[in-house]
Amino acid sequence: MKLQMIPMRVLGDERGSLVAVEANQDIPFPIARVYYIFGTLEGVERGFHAHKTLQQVAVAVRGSCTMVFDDGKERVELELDSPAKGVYIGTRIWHEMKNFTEDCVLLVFADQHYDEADYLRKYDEFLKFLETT
Ligand code: T46
Repeated sequence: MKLQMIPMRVLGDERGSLVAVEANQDIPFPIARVYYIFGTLEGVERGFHAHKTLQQVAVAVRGSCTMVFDDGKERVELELDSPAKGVYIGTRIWHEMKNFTEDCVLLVFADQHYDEADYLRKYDEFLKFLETT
């Protein structure tokens, strides 16, 4: 499985750094929702679901975590450890997050509003969805 990395353009000067994220340009979709995950307790693992139609891009703007991607055939792990490094989370990809550092802030851009009906939260349901749609 090939992961699509989304490089964030770091605009820096003597004062420090700034990243601007433009929908349909830096991120390959219109942005409908932004959320961020922080204060994750040691040892906690999150995710464990796939989305039917939602597209997302995730960036660890502070600290780091590991993302696991699973397309039903192969599992790939990626370390998100830089505010300049984003990853595209496509539809129909099971994903998990682990190894959160105490200071990790995981920022996520999504192309749709929150809809629980878009989630496949059971792995066997995910595999069935891949087979039948
Ligand atoms: C994803 C990964 C990367 C809302 O009410 N609105 C929202 O926009 C979101 C994202 C969540 N919620 C509620 C649903 C749950 O009651 O917040 C609670 C925690 O969500 P969840 O258990 O789905 O969190 P994660 O970290 O497992 O997954 C999240 C996103 O939900 C998911 O879409 O792809 O981050």
